[in-house]
Amino acid sequence: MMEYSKPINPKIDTMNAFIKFSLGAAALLAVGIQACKPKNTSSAVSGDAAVKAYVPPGKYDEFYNFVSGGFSGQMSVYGLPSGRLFRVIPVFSVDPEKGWGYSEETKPMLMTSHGFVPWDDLHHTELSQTNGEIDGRWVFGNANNTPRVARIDLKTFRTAEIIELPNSAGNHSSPFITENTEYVVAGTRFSIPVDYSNGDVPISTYKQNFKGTISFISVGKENGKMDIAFQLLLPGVNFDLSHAGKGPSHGWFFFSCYNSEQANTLLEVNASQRDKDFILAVNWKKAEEYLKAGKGKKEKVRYSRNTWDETTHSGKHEILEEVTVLDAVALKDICYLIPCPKSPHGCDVDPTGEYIVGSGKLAALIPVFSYTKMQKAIADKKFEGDYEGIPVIKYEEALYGEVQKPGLGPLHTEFDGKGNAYTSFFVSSEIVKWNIKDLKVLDRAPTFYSIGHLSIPGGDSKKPNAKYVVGYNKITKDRYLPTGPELAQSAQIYDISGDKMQLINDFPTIGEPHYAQSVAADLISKNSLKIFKIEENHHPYVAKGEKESKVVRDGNKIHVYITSIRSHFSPDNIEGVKVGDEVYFHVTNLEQDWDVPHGFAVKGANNAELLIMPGETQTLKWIPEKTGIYPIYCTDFCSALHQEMSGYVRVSPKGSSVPLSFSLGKNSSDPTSKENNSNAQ
Ligand code: K7E
Ligand code: CUA
Repeated sequence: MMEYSKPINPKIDTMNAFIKFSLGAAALLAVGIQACKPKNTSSAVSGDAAVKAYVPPGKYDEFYNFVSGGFSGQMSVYGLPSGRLFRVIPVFSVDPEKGWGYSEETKPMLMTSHGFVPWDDLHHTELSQTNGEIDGRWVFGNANNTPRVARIDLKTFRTAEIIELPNSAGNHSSPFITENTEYVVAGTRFSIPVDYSNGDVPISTYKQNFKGTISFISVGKENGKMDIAFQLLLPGVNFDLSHAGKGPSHGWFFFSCYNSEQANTLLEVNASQRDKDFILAVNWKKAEEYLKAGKGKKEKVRYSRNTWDETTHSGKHEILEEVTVLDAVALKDICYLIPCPKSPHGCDVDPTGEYIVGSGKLAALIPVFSYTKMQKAIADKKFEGDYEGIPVIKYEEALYGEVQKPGLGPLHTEFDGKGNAYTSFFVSSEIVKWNIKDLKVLDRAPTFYSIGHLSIPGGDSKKPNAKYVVGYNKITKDRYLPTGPELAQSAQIYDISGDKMQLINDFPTIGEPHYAQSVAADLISKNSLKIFKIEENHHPYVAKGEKESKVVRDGNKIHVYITSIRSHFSPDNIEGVKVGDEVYFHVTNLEQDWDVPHGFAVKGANNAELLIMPGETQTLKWIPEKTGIYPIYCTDFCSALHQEMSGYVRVSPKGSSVPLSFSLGKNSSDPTSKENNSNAQ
């Protein structure tokens, strides 16, 4: 009997949770923000539903799904509706499988103003857009811990650029984009003393010294290159999530913020005191005007920008030292606040650009704000006062309406482009579909369990492709075979082509998924690169053929220009390396066929493998510490004779007189090469 598959019948029912909930934040916090589990977990999928998710072997999926890896720091790529995992793209964390952060070329990509940072926490993915529609060029990701934004090139599925954010800490409200990818924004989660002030202050001086910033990163139209165009300096609160206006509201950006109490300890209680926190509405066109008029202050800071060059196959790390800061309190009309109930989290704008949906984690309703009403309230000065110098619009004056009793713990909302919204509910573990116009709940579907984000293909753009909604769940207790104390997180796919949501598939995910986005497959697949052309390889240590392979000593550094082709390395015998030498294996993969990488590894190297794509050069650094013979081999099963794809390096003691030599195809039994060091230099 498969006992594991029996669901643990969930005990906490919704009513019970609701009572605790209505006792207020403190009571809720006392029990912890626990999910109530829906019933009937095992019978959730019927036969015809499974067929909808079945993509037969050899057939392609309809969508690429780019899923944040949370604490894995990476991004994974799945097919929808099959849930098949295609790839994990290394972004902010080292990945020994791909040599990311281990090869000499990729190390600069993980450099920051704090030095080499091998890990981060990626929460949100955002696909680039043109005219408010996903254009399939890039996908962005945020680093929460050491604030950075990455741009991944969807031709190669590789991280092409990473920019660090000064004056920030906990880059959570990021990387959300404007409708033509003019800007990627990044709002700081933690307020801190800005980098250009004295940061050595008592934590208890939060109110005086801690500031919030929002970075507007411009994105090069053609090449995608990121620059911090300006930062807004704001009162010390926590920015959580954001979305750009679109259509009529293009030119505005909306950010949820919490901790308007400005607490610096026990935030779970102290930052939940006020009945309402805020949504910050930012008129970034106005900010641009101030910038043009020279109202920005250039401040001295330090942050890194790392870019990947596809022709040298190398990353470049640079430190930038200046950023322009606009004081969003002193400079009027950039920022307005809209009260939003109970610790706002998600902040989502519908496809028409008129409706802004706030989701209070502790709220029992969903407020929907109207862009038109907000504009009128600003024009008519319908303010209830100000918060730290920023005008606060009266709640009712910006409010379109409230969705009543939608569920517990609303987090995030996506849209189907047909006038409906889908909101995830962490506490009541469900997705709720509601109509934007009349704010009526239309359908609800349980998730298993404790959904965080949810995603509809194009669901935050002007043109959703509303075939599926995918929920990303925090808890999978009893859903899969147990794997010790740590269980997988999961994604669940619902067909939303009809009136009712229908669960059709679920699959475990890599790391902890937060936001994810999907795009029609052909938009990406038609541009997918197959090989790097060897003639366009401008790596300084490339060998464009076996004839160019060689080993060169430069002091205690040894550069090995080594090539790989099915099924050998050239050279594959190297002697004259000495203990303590710095050996750089520059491996050029000479293949010019799709899907023929070669790997490279050395016994005892305090390093990972390399995985080198056709036409590419990558470098492994190795400092041998003991004399002896060290095998090298290809780690990627590349041909029937892959196992033969190997070689030897002889390491002699320091000060030894063994000359440096290298060879290929000269056997010890070969009478023509008695010395076996004919290539000695
Ligand atoms: Cu709701 Cu970090 Cu976007 Cu996770 S966040 S769920
Ligand atoms: Cu090359 Cu295995």
